[in-house]
Amino acid sequence: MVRDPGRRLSGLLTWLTTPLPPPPERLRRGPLRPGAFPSPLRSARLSANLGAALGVMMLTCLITGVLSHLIQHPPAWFTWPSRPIGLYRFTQGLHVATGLATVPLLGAKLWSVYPRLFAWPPARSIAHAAERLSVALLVAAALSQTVSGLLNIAHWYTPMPFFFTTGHYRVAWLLTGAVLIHLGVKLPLIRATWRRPAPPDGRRQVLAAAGAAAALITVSTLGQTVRPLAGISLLAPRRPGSGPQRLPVNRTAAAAGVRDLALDPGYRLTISGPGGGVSLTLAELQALPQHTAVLPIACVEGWSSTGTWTGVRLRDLITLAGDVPAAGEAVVESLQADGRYRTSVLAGPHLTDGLTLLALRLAGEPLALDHGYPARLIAPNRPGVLQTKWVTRITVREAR
Ligand SMILES: Nc1nc2c(c(=O)[nH]1)N[C@H]1C(S)=C(S)[C@@H](COP(=O)(O)O)O[C@H]1N2
Ligand SMILES: [Mo]
Repeated sequence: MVRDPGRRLSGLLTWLTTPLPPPPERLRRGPLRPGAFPSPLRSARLSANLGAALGVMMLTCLITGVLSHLIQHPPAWFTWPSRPIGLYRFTQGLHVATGLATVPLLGAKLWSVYPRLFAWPPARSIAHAAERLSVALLVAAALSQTVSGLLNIAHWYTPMPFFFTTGHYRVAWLLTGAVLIHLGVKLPLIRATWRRPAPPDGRRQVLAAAGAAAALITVSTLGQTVRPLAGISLLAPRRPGSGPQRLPVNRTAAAAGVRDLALDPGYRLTISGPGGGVSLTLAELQALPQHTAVLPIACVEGWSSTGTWTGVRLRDLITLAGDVPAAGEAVVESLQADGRYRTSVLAGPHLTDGLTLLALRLAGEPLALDHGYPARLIAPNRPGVLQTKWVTRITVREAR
């Protein structure tokens, strides 16, 4: 016989919400005593308002972050256009800017609610205990995202126990789930709070201070991608105009271990495809029709910088190795022996776009060694990690 599921559910709910035995009163000391947190600046309204501001930042950060993930690991259903050329520069700039703006907002939010850590009794029921655990998860996930994002921008991977992008991506979904649970639980309280008229004395100091801190952080880091703000870019780890040929360097030739190979006069670019293959010297590449494109490097870390690139169109190059399959893609490989960014795949609109170049020159000079000499990929509207430097092999194949 099947038991009535409705009765089962109500039994479960009763069990979850049955009051737990109260803890002994003598434990009510220090922060657990009544009136331990007297600040009049804290209120349900402040917590709800900070939550709303955080929610907007986090949602923007999530959408732009998932987009960046899809572009770097495209599933079959996903295509990213090659125009407008600066779209990724914008979405990823927004990802990092909103992520940075959460730092003061999250700090203020934690300050506004941390007395609840010492709520008495610690758990009123099993359901209440579970809700508190979900808040613990929420706080841990939010801090983990902020800290790992900051460490990544600072290129400081040592303290991270996981590979950054994988960890950052997975915890983003954990955080999303925890935020949704939290919103579901708090919705009645939030609505009741916002329905009440705001207090006339307008205790807005904390909200205003957190907002001002967020604005200050934004203004002093946005110069890493908005050139006119570069002069006041006090907190940004990268500036657009710095580095050889006025472009920042992410990984140097020495760090990638390619110095000798890149400078070797025996350098060849090998192009192969279903129809055959060719091998070209640098002089032969230079003798092919040259094109110039003004395109940004837009790093996932949020910095970006425009360069004037000159080289051979990729679509011209690959036809040297025979006809390109209709649904073709090209695997671009560098001289680098290992490392995550030694290869990238060019597919769809980026493969055929006339602005996609195998660049030989930057800012009117041969590429600096650190920018990918003798040849590097540069394509419109693409994350920096996919703009492979020190290219030595291009393989055309049927798209997977
Ligand atoms: N072979 C190779 N290419 C690479 C990388 C790398 O580590 N190895 N780093 C990428 C990253 S993360 C970025 S942001 C750009 C930066 O290009 P730049 O150093 O010329 O500014 O190069 C990309 N190309
Ligand atoms: Mo990058």
